Amino acid sequence: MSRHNVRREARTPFRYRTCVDHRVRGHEIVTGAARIDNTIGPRQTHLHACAAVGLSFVLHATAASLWKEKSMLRDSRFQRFEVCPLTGALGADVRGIQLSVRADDEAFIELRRVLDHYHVIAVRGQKLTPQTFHEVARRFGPFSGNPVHQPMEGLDDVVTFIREPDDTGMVAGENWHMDLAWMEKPPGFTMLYGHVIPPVGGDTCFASLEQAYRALSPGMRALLEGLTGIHCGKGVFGINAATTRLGLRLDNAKAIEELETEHPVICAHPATGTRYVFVSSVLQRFKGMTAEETKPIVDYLMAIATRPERTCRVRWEEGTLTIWANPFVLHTAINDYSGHRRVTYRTTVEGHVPQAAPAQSAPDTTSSMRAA
Ligand SMILES: O=C(O)CCC(=O)C(=O)O
Ligand SMILES: [Fe+2]
Repeated sequence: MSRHNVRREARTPFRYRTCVDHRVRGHEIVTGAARIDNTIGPRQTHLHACAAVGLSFVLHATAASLWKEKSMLRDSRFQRFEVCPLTGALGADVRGIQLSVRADDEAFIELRRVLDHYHVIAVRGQKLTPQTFHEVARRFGPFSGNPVHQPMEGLDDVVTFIREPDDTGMVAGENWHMDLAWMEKPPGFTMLYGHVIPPVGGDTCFASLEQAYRALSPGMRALLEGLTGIHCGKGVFGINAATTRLGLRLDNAKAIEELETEHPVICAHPATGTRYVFVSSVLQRFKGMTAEETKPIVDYLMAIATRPERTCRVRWEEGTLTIWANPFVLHTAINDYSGHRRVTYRTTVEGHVPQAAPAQSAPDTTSSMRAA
């Protein structure tokens, strides 16, 4: 192969890549120039060296503008750490904070504020053991209790979810649901820590019940405002038993299967006053109506809540601590990582009794998440 040929062959792919995606693959241009230089004379080497310097200047400028673009996504209301929205609907990535028992109270107060607005946060880069996970969780508030899952030994408030590579069947939390919606005080927060994360798959999706409320017509809002939902424990143990490796507290099964708890359908967030639809996969019927009459309405509410534009998706990394404001969202685990292991630690924080939103005859003017 002649020197000329080598040069042409070497250049072509790099030029092509530059056109396809000059920002992401920019560093390959420099690599390309260096490789070309090995094959040509001193004059060309000088020219290529100049080109490489020029290119690296351009690349630095590009990196700086990319950084600027990224920092523009940062929510400037929160200064103690970096908060970047995951989607336009809900959810945020949080970076630049190490949670431990020694983290100061203000950091936890600020995280709760982020949760009031975004409802889901993925706190990246944590290094937690079950013990320190428990300690961090209790800084958010007392344990809500979990009558369904067997806790890990020595920590009454922590459950381990393990999925082995050759496990089959459902994963824990598969299908859209709210955690423990049939409790009088459903957990205010669920906290899940990624200890072992599959290289691909195993994300968790979330849907906003505030956005669902905003999507309703005035007529539908008025209809739902007067209704009370009856959320039942029936079937809860069956669903969990279909999940491999989940230790269940069968001592509670009978009582929970018979449990029926009433919650208003249109509620107000206690901190922000924002209205949301309190709907869950265990909402069996509206008070004074049959299950058959209720089902089409609940199916409709679940369907509009979980439309893609009202969701976000957390892509896990090892060391991610995801916290969600449980009553304001639905969530679902995605069963798409067979052949890989996934291990998470989980706990829940005590919540409040859901509060009915004040009756409203005028159209809703409650502030949106972004304007809050
Ligand atoms: O593992 C997940 O992604 C979510 C599981 C779940 O539904 C939960 O922890 O409540
Ligand atoms: Fe769940």
